[in-house]
Amino acid sequence: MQYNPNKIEKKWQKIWDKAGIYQAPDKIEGKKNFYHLVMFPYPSGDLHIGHWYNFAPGDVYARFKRLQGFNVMSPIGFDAFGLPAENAAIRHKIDPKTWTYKNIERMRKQLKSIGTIYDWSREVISCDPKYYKWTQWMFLQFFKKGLVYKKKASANWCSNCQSILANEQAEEGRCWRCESQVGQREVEQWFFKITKYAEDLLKDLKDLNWPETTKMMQKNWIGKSEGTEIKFQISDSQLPSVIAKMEKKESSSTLIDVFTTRSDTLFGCTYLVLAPEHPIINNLKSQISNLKFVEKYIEDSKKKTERERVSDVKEKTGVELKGIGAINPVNGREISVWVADYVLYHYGTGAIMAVPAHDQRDLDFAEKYNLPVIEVIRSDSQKKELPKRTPLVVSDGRLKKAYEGEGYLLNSGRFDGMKSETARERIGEWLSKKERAKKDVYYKLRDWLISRQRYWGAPIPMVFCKICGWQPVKEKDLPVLLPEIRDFQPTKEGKSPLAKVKSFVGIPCPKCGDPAERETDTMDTFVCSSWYYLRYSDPKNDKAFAFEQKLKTWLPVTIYIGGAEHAVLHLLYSRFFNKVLKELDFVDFKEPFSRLCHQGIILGPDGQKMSKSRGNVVDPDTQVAKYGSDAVRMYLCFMGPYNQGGLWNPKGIEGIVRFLTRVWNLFDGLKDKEEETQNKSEKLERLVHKTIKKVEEDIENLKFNTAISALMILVNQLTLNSEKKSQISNGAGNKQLAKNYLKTLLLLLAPFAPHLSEELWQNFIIRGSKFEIQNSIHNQPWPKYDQKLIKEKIIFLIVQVNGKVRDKFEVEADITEKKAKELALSQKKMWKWTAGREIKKVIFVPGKLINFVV
Ligand code: ANZ
Ligand code: ZN
Repeated sequence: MQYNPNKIEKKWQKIWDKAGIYQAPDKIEGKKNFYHLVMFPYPSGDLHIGHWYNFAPGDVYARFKRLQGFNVMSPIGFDAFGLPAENAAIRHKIDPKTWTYKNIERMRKQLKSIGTIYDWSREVISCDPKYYKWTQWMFLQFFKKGLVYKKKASANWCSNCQSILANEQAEEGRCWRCESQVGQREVEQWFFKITKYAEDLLKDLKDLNWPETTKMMQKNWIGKSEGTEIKFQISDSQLPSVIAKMEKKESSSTLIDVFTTRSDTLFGCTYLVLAPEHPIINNLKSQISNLKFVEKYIEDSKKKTERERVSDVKEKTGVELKGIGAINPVNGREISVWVADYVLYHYGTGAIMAVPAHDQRDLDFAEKYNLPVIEVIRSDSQKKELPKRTPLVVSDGRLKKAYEGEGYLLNSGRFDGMKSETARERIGEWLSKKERAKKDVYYKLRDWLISRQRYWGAPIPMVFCKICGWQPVKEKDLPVLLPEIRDFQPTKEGKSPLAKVKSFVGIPCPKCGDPAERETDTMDTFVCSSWYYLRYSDPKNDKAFAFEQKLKTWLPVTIYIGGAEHAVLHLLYSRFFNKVLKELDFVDFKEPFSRLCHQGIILGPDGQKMSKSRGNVVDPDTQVAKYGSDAVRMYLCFMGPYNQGGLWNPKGIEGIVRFLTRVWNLFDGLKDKEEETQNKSEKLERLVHKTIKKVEEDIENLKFNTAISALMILVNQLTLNSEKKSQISNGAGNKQLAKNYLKTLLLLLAPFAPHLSEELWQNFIIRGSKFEIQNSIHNQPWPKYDQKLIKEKIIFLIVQVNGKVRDKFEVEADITEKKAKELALSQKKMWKWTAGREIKKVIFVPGKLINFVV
């Protein structure tokens, strides 16, 4: 019989499905629960190779855990709300729901072809009202807790289409529909106060078994910054600064607060910069002599996105507030005040003290506008030459690069010569006494903008009443159903298409009963995906998002596998949700995902990123049709380290097919009687046990590729042995192999090639006529290795030169000639005998000696 994956794979998928062997009960006596999770896919309609790369090796791990005796739950679902469905609706006039469910239908089939152990009875679809009812319910809990607010925020706006655009629709600053330039527009938006959890989100990172790079990305995204807030007095620059200094009347309208992490550089501050949005500009209007110019600059900066504003490559621009000055509190020196959009209003205090000598952005700016540069820090190495007091270094183009490191102070009055780290404290303390400074902490993290002016999402359950203001929908009235509509264009004012549906909008106020209006925005799809992993524990519950007991038995997720592109979005939002739900006592764990790992990226055969335009896309369905799903699974595991990925090599998958065929052929022609004659060899026995250990450890560490290499070595050896025996007994197909070895081989292979191993297991190990659940290979225990057998025998290898013993050392008994030679020649003792001489011959007696003839 030939290995024909297409025949056996479909067959087993059906049998397993019918028997429901992968459904995870909440409890199995004597087994520990193991929650294995892969990121649920967006139903785009086509499962691509990247999905496969997440799911197939992921499934290898899940199956391995199952064989190890865990009660594994490996659920799957669909992240089904989102823009593509709506775009398809606008373009092809299909309703988003129909489009989505058709895609789900197709993707279910594709997913099933992988041969995973997904428990389909737990499937979750985020656009199902039974699911989004609870998304809305979560919104209401957050609202009650004071974690939801509405405020104006800028959104992408295409003035040609008169429409708000999602970020994806405004890529590279152009509208996806009409290609015109996208601007920014202020719109009322809903926010979740994720910033309230900034410290917890940061602090709890350290206990997570996550890739360090991802933790680092979250850390940087949260961006905690400990520094000092320093108050600068505004002066009227018409007056000499001495007089301004003497003037004692200070009020908040004449003070500018700056946030700095480098108060040690304060003596080097030569101007202040305000963000264009800074409110003090308005207060100072009457004193600004070039107001028109300033206002024009502020207007222009509104058109830029934040990314453009802080971009390193773009030249920094700004305008001076003429007529305004500020006093440096450390030395009373008067400095100029500028407005520049490289300073962001939403970070720190929205104003900075510029120190061009020690901050590159400030230096670029200072050079462009010819502002003074004063050097106040020098690195340790130059400490000795540090002059006691140097004249001001005014920019004359000498300083090309800002020195941003630590060092010793100069040009800093009584702080001269002090270490910068110490000076940072001292200057802060000194100014604090004068109430001119205080320590402060800022986070880069912003509140999460969750409203979308879109149709295909969970409606935000809020109602606006002219009398009572914003009111939450009552919990008993959930879900707020998404009405079925035909016209998916946003309104001219940039509102969601739902705003055009009168029957949806009009509703009595939940508080006073007067006519009121529903919110027509829907929620960001990241809200839906922030809690789906909780729902899998109790997917059909209509009384709660999940019962406490169910949550307790399954969560937190034991291992979560998915793409690194979610490092700061989904993975941060989910942690935030978890923290809020913990505070509300709905869950009893701090973090949702105990262990996390990311699969790498698969490149096309040409080593380039796969894309339709390049024509290098590998379609998994075609590969499965050609080679079978076991081969595709296994090749994906073999192509490279899992967290790095690799390129799809068409020759590579053929190699895997050959390997699987060899496994198949080991069993082919295996005869009943002979196969029972146990035929053990010590060497083979040791190899089997070594392989168990290796495969077990490698899968546990998600090193699938090296686990497969070990399996290949084992299969080679088994094949050799079976050939030898069949020669001796001189009959074709007369094979003798210890049944135990073959059993072990199949079990080790089962996570990778579940179909082939089940087929062989049933045919040659069970030999039953009917499939019984308890006899499935996937319900067997993982093989155990014998520690004693694995230990290598150690021998003394004798090293001779021209037949004379020259050296002797300990090596493993089965050392190869190549290794022995290398090792012997690298010994210092040996150089005397071999250096400069030609080795004519090497005689190697395995396990005994090596002799060099020179
Ligand atoms: C003076 C200074 C001197 C600074 C120096 C740096 C180096 P992190 O660590 O990222 O928090 N800054 C403060 N608020 C800002 C804003 N709204 N927009 C743009 N930049 C802002 O960085 C804090 C530093 O970033 C602050 O310290 C400030 O520049 C700048 F040699 O103040 B520094
Ligand atoms: Zn009302």
